[in-house]
Amino acid sequence: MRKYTSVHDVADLDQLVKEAQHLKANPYKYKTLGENRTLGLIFLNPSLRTRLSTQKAGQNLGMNVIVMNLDKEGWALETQEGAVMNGTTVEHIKEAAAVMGQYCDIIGIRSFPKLQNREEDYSEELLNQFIKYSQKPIVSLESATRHPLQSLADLLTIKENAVAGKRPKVVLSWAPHIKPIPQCVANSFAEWMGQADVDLVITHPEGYELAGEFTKNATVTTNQEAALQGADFVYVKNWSSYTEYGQVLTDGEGWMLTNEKLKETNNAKVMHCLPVRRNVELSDEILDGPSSLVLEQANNRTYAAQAVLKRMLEAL
Ligand code: AN0
Ligand code: CP
Repeated sequence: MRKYTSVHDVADLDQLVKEAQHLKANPYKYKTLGENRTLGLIFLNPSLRTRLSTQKAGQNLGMNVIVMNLDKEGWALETQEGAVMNGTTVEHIKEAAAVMGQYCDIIGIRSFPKLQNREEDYSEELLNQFIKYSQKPIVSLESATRHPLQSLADLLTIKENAVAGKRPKVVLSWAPHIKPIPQCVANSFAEWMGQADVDLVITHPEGYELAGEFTKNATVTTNQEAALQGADFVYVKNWSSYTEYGQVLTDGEGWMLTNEKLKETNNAKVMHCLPVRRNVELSDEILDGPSSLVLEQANNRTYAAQAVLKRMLEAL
């Protein structure tokens, strides 16, 4: 594998999930695979889970891991082709990515959307420039439109918790938030579930429709109560509007999941990628109760990353 930016980079989804399961049971089995190989993790935004789990995944495979907060510790990056750099940017991505490519065998990069210009964000310019100029295998640690390591961990978590022999009903349920949040996690989750052996229903208030390319295999409704009927998994997530790009259109009153609402479901397990704003996006009673899978999801991030890094190391 040379590139891990979306589900489309995965030729055999089932196999990759199985690989992650195998690594969870045998985390140190391949600890010489990454010997003398360097993993560079580049962050342009904050992170707790992605940073630590991917670092740990690399270390479990015997890699040297270097981490940089490029937004705070690097030179201000220029991405525009042909720019006359007489302003605030100090270094062009052409040199920055090429130099990092010389130091690393595999590079992970996190870069959120700016949520100002939809076309610009959805063109994935920064990620694509990194792929082009670093000339090294690239793992997305959440880009402008997707979060594929999260989605792989989510699929693994669903697989581990699903009742054998039953195709699970999975509901992606929009939740309130106080700030504009990227669509990445929701896009990516919908895209992955669309390829998995599940029935996916997406529910959100009017105006929060995701881009059609991600929701091809989903049923979409603005009726949360109807969506929750018989659900086996409820994936809770806020996102800002795609149609009125980057806007918060409602305070989302009544959309927060509670135990009362869970009564409609098939004793559903509740998921969230974290970080979560308690009692805004998701209630204490759910997060602290028996239906929550949020910590297991976070735990599975290590093995999702390890499965992807293993494949990349094998292809070097
Ligand atoms: C980010 C998002 O939803 O894209 C990162 C989640 C992993 N969340 C926030 O900005 C709160
Ligand atoms: N879920 C997730 O990606 O968390 P971080 O932003 O803390 O990495």
